[in-house]
Amino acid sequence: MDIERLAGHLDDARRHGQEVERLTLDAPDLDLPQAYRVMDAGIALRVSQGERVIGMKMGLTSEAKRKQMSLELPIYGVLTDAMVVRGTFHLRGTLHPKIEPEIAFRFARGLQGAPDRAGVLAACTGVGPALEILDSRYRDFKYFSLPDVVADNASSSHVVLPERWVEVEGRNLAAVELVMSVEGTPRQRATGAAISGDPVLSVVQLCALLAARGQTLAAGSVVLAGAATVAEPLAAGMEVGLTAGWLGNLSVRVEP
Ligand code: OOG
Ligand code: MG
Repeated sequence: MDIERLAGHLDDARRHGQEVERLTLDAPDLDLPQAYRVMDAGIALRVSQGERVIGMKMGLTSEAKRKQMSLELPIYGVLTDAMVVRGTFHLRGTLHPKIEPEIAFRFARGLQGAPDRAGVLAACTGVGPALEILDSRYRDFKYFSLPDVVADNASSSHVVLPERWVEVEGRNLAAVELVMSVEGTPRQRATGAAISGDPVLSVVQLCALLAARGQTLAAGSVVLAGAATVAEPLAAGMEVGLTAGWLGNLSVRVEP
């Protein structure tokens, strides 16, 4: 399997805003471990272009998302500084962006091995609401396989991170109510429990996935726990808001 060539193909598609056929059409043998290597090679390309890795995201950690994408297993992806959006998101250069409600974690120290729930909570230095903007490099954004989506960095495109990080100690993230609105009208609603039963468990699972690949979560990382609900398509002129109880609020304006 030519890992570098596949990574370069997807990176070209991303940089030129041009959709491509899913990799498994041409490389039907691409398996999940190889797909993660394509992801790593794609991130190495972005780093060589001047980007910096700032953290990780879990994906497909809610039943709603697994159903929406017809895929069965949680996966992870890598976040870079170039993905961070503040206030306004410009659609130019995107293909078929969608937005979804998330909970973000921050870790001042790194996490090694496979910590349990208590280990993750002890290392966590803040939580907050986040909006993830997905954009697949694949035609029509649907009907792809797990290796396809993993190779494409789990459809990562952009992310609106918390404006304020809140102390998580003694609080229950599973009970937080997340409401994602467009122009103030609620469109998607779920509690934190929709995310892996408890968003903290998404981070536990991320660490296990990383450990299985001989990797660790770097000091200073942010982590998205995975969307609580299905994603909504983005269009110019939209104002998307997220309310998340004691975690706080967030919004982003979408422009052409
Ligand atoms: C894969 C990425 C899933 C999430 O939060 O579940 C994801 C996709 O939906 O294309 O980011
Ligand atoms: Mg997501």
